[in-house]
Amino acid sequence: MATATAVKGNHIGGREVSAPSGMSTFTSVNPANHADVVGVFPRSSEEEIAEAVKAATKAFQTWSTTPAPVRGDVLLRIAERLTEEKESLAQLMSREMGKVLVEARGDVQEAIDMAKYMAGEGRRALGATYPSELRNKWAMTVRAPLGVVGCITPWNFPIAIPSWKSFAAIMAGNAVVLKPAEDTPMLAARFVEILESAGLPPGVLNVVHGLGEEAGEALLHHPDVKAISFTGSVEVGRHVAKVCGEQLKRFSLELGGKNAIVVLDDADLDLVVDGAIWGAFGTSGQRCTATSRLIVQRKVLAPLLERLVARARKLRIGPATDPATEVGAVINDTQKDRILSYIAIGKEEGATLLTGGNALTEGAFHAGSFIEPTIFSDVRKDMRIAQEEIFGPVLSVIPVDDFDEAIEVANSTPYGLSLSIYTASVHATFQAIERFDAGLVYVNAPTIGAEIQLPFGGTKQTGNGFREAGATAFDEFTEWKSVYIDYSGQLQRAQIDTEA
Ligand code: UN1
Repeated sequence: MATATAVKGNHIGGREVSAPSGMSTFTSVNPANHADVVGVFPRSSEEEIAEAVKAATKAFQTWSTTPAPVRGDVLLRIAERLTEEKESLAQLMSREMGKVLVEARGDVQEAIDMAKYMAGEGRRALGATYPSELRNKWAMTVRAPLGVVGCITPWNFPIAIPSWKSFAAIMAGNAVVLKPAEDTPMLAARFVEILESAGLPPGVLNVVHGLGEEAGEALLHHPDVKAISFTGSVEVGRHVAKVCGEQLKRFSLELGGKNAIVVLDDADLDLVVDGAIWGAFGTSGQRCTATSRLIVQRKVLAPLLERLVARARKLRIGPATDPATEVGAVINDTQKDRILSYIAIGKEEGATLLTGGNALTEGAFHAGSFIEPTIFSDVRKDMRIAQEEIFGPVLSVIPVDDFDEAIEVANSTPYGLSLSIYTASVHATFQAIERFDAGLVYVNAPTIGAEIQLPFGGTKQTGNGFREAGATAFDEFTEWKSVYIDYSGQLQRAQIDTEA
């Protein structure tokens, strides 16, 4: 893996546009070693966004009228190209984002899966036919693309999430302006290059780098951007909602989570330990689906905690580029400090710190942002560490007396992304599926690991009702057209000329 610093421009209308001299820039660095600068990128604002929207508007004319199966063929070639680049992207991801290699490969695989799925959508019916109440009249629906859509994506799934959004959008015939997270711009730069090398026409996907408050803001406000698809924090989500609401612009939000595993006293504890460790500390806890609460029936609490703590202490922390590493760095020092402040809050609130709780700063760790896998017990459901999204390797264990209390605690946060139950009981399983207030429900598996063919998203403050992935993703990026065809040769009035 080359460690040279690359200077990159935006990618607009099929080519990389170098930033004019004097333009402000920002850098992307390796979270495990801040001295390793991955790239220098333009700090874009209104002007660059306007240029990208213009290129997208032009590309939309041709792309939207290209037959859907032909658009699907492009997505299939994208799947092939991403497969060829899987290892190089995974290596770059572990360097730029800090995700361990095994997981980085999974992140790219999620994009490959999505490209294959969307390729197939090109040949599936996108609408339905309906009976008309009148003779010699036919009714059907078709989906129409919106035009230029804006996608604002986070750093934690730097290839997968841009693919969820952009593949659905372009399959539906839209053109896209993507503003990727400022922590992972190089991956977005590679992403668009690979897509175009697979035959995606110029201007169908444009990438504009910059900060949320500058480039992101300009994208939100641009009058020719018909919809915004945003994944990020609740705070920014509210802002997106305000700006888009004011303009009556469509917006879809994927925001936080405060996901939980419920452990009943008949659960297989070996399975629970494996699931909780993977769910809480995979991706260093930086998934919106991460398991951040473990709600445990008291009878199994002591043996479970003993095993969990032993396993957490054994996890190997280090740079993601080292294949032996199990828990990589967190994305940057701002996040590190935020996670540490939550650990301090947990202590103040009276939770018991069982393991972890510190940043790692000795030796090589000094160069990056590392935090130990941390487990709190004796957590009460109303504590801040049980309510607020931490986005780091911190697990809060909440003891409960029975099933009903477990469900009530699971549902007691402002979020509703992912909830899980470990039990051997069929009755409890189906009760939980029914009563969990969440968009994703898992049984005997942790809260992470959604597959792309199913809808992805959550209830309450996790979003605004849209779902990404699967065929439901088209709801974000299309308008329905209801079409009536009267071949009776006379005026037939609906609701009036119907037969008794
Ligand atoms: C996210 O954290 O924003 O279900 C997405 C999962 C992954 C996607 C997570 N497939 O954990």
